[in-house]
Amino acid sequence: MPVYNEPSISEKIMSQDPKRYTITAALPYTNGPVHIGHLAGVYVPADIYARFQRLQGKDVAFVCGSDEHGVPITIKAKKEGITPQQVVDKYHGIIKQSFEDFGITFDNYSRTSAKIHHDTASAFFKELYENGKFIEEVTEQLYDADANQFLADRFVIGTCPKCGNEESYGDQCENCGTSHNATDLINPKSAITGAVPTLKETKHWFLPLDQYQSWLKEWIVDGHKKDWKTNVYGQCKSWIDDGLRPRAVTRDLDWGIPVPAEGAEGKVLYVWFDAPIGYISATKEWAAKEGKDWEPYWKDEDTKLLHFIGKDNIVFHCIIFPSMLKAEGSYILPNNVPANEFLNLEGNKISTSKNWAVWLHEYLVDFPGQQDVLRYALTANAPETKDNDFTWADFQLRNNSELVAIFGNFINRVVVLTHKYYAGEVPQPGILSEVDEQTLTELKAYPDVITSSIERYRFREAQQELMNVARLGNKYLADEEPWKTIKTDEERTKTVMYVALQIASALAVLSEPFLPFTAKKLSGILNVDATPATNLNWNAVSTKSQLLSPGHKIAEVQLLFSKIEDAQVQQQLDKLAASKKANEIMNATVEPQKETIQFDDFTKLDMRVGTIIEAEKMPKTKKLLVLKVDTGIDVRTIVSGIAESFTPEEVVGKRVTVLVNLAPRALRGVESQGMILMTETPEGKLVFVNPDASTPTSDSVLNGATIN
Ligand code: B3M
Ligand code: ZN
Repeated sequence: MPVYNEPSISEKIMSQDPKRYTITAALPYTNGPVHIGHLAGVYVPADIYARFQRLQGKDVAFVCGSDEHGVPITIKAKKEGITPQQVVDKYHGIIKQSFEDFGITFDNYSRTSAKIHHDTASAFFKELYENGKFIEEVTEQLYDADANQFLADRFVIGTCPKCGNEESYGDQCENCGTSHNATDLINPKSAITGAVPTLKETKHWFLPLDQYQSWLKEWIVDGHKKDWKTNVYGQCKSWIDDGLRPRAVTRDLDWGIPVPAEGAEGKVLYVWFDAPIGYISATKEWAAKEGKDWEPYWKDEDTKLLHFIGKDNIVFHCIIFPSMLKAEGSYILPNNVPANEFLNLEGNKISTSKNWAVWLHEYLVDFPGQQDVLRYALTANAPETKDNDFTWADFQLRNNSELVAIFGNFINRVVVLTHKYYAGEVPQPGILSEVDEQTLTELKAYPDVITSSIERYRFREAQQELMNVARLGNKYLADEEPWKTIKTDEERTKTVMYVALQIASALAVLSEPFLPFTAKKLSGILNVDATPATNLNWNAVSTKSQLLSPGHKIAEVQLLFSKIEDAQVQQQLDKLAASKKANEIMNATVEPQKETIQFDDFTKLDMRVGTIIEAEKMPKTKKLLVLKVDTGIDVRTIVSGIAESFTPEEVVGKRVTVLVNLAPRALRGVESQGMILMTETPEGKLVFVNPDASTPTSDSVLNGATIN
């Protein structure tokens, strides 16, 4: 048998690798439980990465915690009639449990209401304050006189100056991702009372981001073009190109960390100032428990700092937090910020308020013990380069035709046959055939292939390669057919089973970052200890000539995966349908009545019955049809915005109601001389106000053609 002693690519990559890894995952807001979007976007990729580095024997600090300040928490407390502290206490527990249940291996899951965090964030601010890194300025801020309170961040809703979204928050627009100041919003409204805010003077501390502009350009635009994901790089570049402005880091709120500055009574740190410092406090808390020094994890250049986040957090992690770290001066900067796009659910945006989500704690009730199936489906479909859709049909397919049919099936055959033929003992192989050699050579290549994908944050690709290992095993068994050779060639069968067992044990190692529960079960079945410290580790798969020695006894068979039935999928779809229904009932709002008009106003309208005699689409538009209408008085041109509901052919010959004395208006260079009256059916379908309809009202009002 060949002996592989050369260092593998993984070993070579590792030799140039940093001394340690500080891996952070976005601190979830503690105003609700976590759902599949969180898991797919942030926590599963971060966990795969952290597990992978640990498997390489690396020194890893993987930290996270609950983000317990900020306006969303206060809003939730107001809604539920409890205190903000009660809100965060409730959800901190639920969130922490969900992460544990799904095998997210944080070294520390802290919370920003912890004393260590208050102290750390406060000291950080103070350091910058005392070194003159802030601008102190009295400015006019939005104020809700009814609520007697300044309106920061999510307390204000208005139109985004960049994209026109009418529901943008004061600090960030969820539609286009732009981060702005509350005073930038057009038509701002208080989220507390709905009142139009006034402006009132107040003093705040600003981080002068403009002063970091050229440094940021050099660091990101020039320095990280190649290694940062295009979605992340693109967002950063556009902010930097747009020009950065000073950003307030304090707020007039009563929930948060008090500002440690003179004349700052009643003010707290902006949540996005304190939250990222939460990564540092979580590291400190962990180090203290472990008897380690936290500082190298944040200050030694030989540490690789990585932030796993969702795309809406890019500006905070790539521009603002690094500027804070730079201002402080003694910290390292992130090496990479592998942000993901968003995961949708069954074609719609995941929404906590609309209950359009798959909640992790509910999933576990419906699919007990099947954490790896969700981890697998989410990684297979991860929104790495664009928004992606989670569907229950895909989830079922991934389980039944990949996990069960490929991975599970291979392991099951190997284990069952080993018991049947050799009473559970790894057989002594004979001389390896060419196919055997080639299969083992292929197997040895996988650790490097998977490593290379993970190191480039391509977790979908990495997981696919893992499944290719199981495919390799399945194909090998199908081609070599030990169940047939057992009758004719016992020696050959032993060799085949020996090779298949090597593949099975490689799977126990390589699957750990992705399918940790399965990897553990598989290690149990094979009776091995697949950890960095043993002979069965990541590098061993590439370098060792054998992973399982002849004579080794494996344990009893267990099923790794089980089929997901149609009824289970239907149950989930029914749940979502119920949410949709509940939303429709809640949102069935009717437009408020417009201002009262006088009869005289009404009689000014000259409405006639007309016939559409020609129709064509207005070039280069989606919505407009250019119509020729015979009104009885004349034939005139009317431009109508109905092209999305009607084709030109459909409307020619239709009798319609026309407002003929509407002032002419040019639309795309065509003068429109009147208006065709339209209305909507209860189902929301656009229809003509039909002069020939037989209901008495429309007859009596409209058949007379004029209402003068
Ligand atoms: N809590 C936003 C979010 O959950 C925020 C992340 C903080 S990371 C320092 O999307
Ligand atoms: Zn916007």
